[in-house]
Order: sequence, then structure tokens, then C-alpha cells
Amino acid sequence: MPNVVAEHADRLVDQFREMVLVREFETRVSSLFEDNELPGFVHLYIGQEAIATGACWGLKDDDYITSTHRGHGHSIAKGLDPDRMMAELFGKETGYCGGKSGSMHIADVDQGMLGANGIVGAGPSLAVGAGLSIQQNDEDRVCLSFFGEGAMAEGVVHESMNLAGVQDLPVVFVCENNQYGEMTPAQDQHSVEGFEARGDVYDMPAETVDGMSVQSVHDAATRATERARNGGGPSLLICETYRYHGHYEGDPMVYRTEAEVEEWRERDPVDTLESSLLESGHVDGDDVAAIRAEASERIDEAVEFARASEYPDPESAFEGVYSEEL
Ligand SMILES: Cc1ncc(C[n+]2csc(CCOP(=O)(O)OP(=O)(O)O)c2C)c(N)n1
Repeated sequence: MPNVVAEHADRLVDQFREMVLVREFETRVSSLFEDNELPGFVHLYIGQEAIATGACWGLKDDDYITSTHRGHGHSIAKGLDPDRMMAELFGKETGYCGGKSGSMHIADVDQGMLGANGIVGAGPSLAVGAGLSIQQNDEDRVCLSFFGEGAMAEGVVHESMNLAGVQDLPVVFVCENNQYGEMTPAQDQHSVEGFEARGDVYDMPAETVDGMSVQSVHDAATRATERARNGGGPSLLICETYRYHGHYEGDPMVYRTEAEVEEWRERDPVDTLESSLLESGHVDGDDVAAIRAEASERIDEAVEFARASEYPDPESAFEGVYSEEL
């Protein structure tokens, strides 16, 4: 994509920097988990980085996103602090939820991040609530809702898309088709191939894009977000992608072949962007090495911060369970 790279070189270099940071965060989490430093489960986003970065790039701080159980990439792309994310994964009090949520419920409402979510399909229903509040308060905001193709088979996702369509809500539904819902291939879980028809039935435009290309995701998300911001209602974006790691860390992955994983790795979103930027001459080998080293150092700092933080006081176990703003 040399011409596209030339036209958008500065943005693409910045997007590359963010994607490298997400990859570094996830790679480190994988080894920390293997070393038994992290309690609970982790679901990693490695392979899908172009989607979070491309989709969130044009969002304002006060726009909203909803996320999934695989939410670290979405959080970083929405501007959350890797220190507090890592501390949350370690179960420390300096984490986003005081160490009580772990990976699957990281949230920062002030930054518009309405939460990772252990309930498959829950994010789109929260997005509809956010969209309704934006509409009723006449605010200049949008909500982007990430979910997997497995969640696309959940009733609540259809109810959410229907309500968003009926009410013309400013919501962008971003379906990340990483080809498997846990151990089930997408084609065994859905009665029709492709997901664009789901947009037709809920009266919203639907577009399928290459989820391994940050440029493609960025372009489609920009169209959908502008439409939502200008009162045009919801859209559905389907991003074709792949997760390299297991459904969860420790998954033996007997349901797919190494050859299949390798085939997708050849289209790696971080490496292909790096090659395009190098080919176009917008960065050189030293620049790339510096970007990768910077990400590695940033995650070293996050791990140090998390390790040095305290565990929450057991006395605080029941704090934050119910809202005080009733
Ligand atoms: C309501 C609900 N049903 C089932 C599960 C168990 N579960 C956890 S992840 C998952 C698969 C989700 O697949 P997908 O939506 O494609 O997301 P991916 O893991 O591929 O990112 C399932 C069935 C759950 N957490 N919540």
C-alpha cells in the first residue's frame, strides 16, 4: 500500500507505535501468566491489534467504547494507562478497579471505557444505553461497541442492534471475526456465511473489512463514526481477523492446525505495517528498533509499577459493589 502510506505516513507511524505497545503488553502478560504472577484468566488480543487501533483512532476522549473479555487492546487504544491496567491484572489496589476485577472487567468511565466484560454479548447492550443517553442529552458523542463473532450468535446482541436501529442511536457495532468462539469455528456457529445481512435486518449499513489492516479498519470506522455523530444512526462493521494465542492462556488449541495459524501470521497486522512503512521510506530500521524498544521499556515500567503496588485491604472487599449515586 505505498501510496496510501505516503498519504497518511505520520498517522500510520503513530498507529504502528500503538499497535506495537498493545502487542508488547499482551506478550508480557502471556509470560507473566505462565510464571504464575497473575491470578485469574487472561484472554489475549495478539493478532487483532489493527482493529482496536484503527477503530478507536478518531474517537474523542469523551466518546464511549464497550469491550469484551479480550479487552486489553481496546483499553490501550482508548487511552487507558498501562500501569493501572497491569496493576489490575496483578490484583493490586492501584489497578483500575482497585485490583478487584482482573483482566475481564477493566473499566474507566472517565476515559469513556465502559468496561471489558466477562459476559459474552453484554457490551452491545451497554452501548445501546450509552447511545440512548447521548441522544437524550443531545451530546456530541458516539459509542463504539466491540464484540466477537461468537457474541453475534447471542440474543442480546440482536436485541441491541434492533433497538439501536429503531431509535437511530449513535452506536457503531464492531464485530471482530477472529474465526473461533472458544473452540468452535465461526462456520459451525452461524447459519449463513458472512455477517453483512445482519445489518440489513436492523436497518443499518454493514461493511466487511480486512481486520489485519489498520488503514482499512480506520477508513471504515471513520465513515461509521461520522455517520453516527451526524445523526445518521448505527452501523455494523465486520473485521476479519485471527487470534494467534488460545482462547485463554493455557488453551491446548487442539481444534486448529499450526499451518492455519502460520497462514494468518503471514498477514500479521504489526509486521505488514512495519514492512509498508520501511518500503515507503517513512521509517528506517533504527526508527523501528526505537519504537519497539520504547514499547518494551514502557511495559517494563508498568510491570514494575504493578509489582511494587499493594494488594487491596481485605476490609475493602465490599466497597464499590453497589453504586452510591442512587
Ligand atoms: C453469556 C455467556 N455465554 C458463554 C460464555 C462463555 N464464553 C466465554 S468467551 C466465549 C466465546 C466468545 O467468542 P467471541 O464472541 O467470538 O469472542 P472471542 O473469544 O473470539 O474474542 C464463550 C462462549 C460467557 N462468558 N458468557
